[in-house]
Amino acid sequence: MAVRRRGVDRGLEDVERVTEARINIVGVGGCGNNIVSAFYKKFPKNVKTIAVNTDSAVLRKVEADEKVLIGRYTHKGRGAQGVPDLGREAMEEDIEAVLRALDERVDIVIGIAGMGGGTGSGGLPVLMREVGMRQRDAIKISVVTLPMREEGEERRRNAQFSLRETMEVSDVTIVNANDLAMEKARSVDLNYAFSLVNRKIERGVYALVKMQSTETGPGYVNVDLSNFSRISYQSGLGFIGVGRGQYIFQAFDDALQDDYAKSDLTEAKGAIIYFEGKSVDLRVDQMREATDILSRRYRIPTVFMGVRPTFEYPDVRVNLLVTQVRSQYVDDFLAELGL
Ligand SMILES: Nc1nc2c(ncn2[C@@H]2O[C@H](COP(=O)(O)OP(=O)(O)OP(=O)(O)O)[C@@H](O)[C@H]2O)c(=O)[nH]1
Ligand SMILES: [Mg+2]
Repeated sequence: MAVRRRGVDRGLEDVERVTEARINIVGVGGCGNNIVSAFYKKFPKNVKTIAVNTDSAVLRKVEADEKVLIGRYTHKGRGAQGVPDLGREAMEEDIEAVLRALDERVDIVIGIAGMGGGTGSGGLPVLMREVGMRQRDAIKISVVTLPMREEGEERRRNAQFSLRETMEVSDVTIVNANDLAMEKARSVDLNYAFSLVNRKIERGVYALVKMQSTETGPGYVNVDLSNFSRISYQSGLGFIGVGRGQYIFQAFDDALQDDYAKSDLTEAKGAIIYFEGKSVDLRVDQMREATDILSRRYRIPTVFMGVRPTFEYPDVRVNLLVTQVRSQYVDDFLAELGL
């Protein structure tokens, strides 16, 4: 009997090891490094954060599980000076060191970068392409920002080229236009708009990680990695929104507004809606209705639902991931390339 029970336990351990998603979050360049720093030590052990930069001074100040300086020989730690070709060269030069910093078998790679400069714009597409070749089963999510018009034509054009390349080598690309943050906040303060976008990306990445969490408890409904992979694989533009409110509908509406790409979710490929809050607030009829809105009103064929009862928040949270969405804003941005 004792022997058999040990056998069963061993089996279970194996299953747990397999189902716990390994997630690596890689910030490339100044913007990516800023955002990754905010995550340091806030994630469970299945998540690893990695900061990659050509700029040794920036990298020194960043907080991450691992840091990788790229382009040491070509740029001597002085950055890519706003030139994507230099960023690309630097990433190619040190790609082995970056890939070594990733987990040996990773399920989800989330790459974060600001488009428009040198390191992030040149480096992110190279990284995602290499991850795709070395770790074929990994889902690749790129989360990027677009520069403000005020930053000038050159940055805008760099960003257009890089966004197009990034989308080609990623399963899902989530776009956040710094311009739209400025517009929404009716602010003229560049740094304030940047920080709004950073917070939005942080919330979104936390949501992605939570959706994959294998932590279980009474009433939990998890969304497993296979559900996630199914809606994410080669899915173009994505949307992540996190909303809060006193009731599920308020939180749901708030999540839909949490967008800096003017996304259109109609007829998207798939969605995950993940509810959090006190059990008394997580009413099944309301959760079902919100899920129905995604399938019926937005005509999204595959919708997965997750629930996590928690006393962590005073209100209800709705975390939403939608894949293969459309965005006229992004289409117009890329059309300026005239290709
Ligand atoms: N939202 C947001 N956008 C940022 C932030 N920092 C930079 N950006 C945007 O990202 C673009 C690229 O900037 P960086 O990430 O600093 O550039 P880099 O990739 O380090 O490139 P080089 O410094 O030229 O090698 C900028 O043009 C800004 O539009 C940030 O903290 N938040
Ligand atoms: Mg930089």
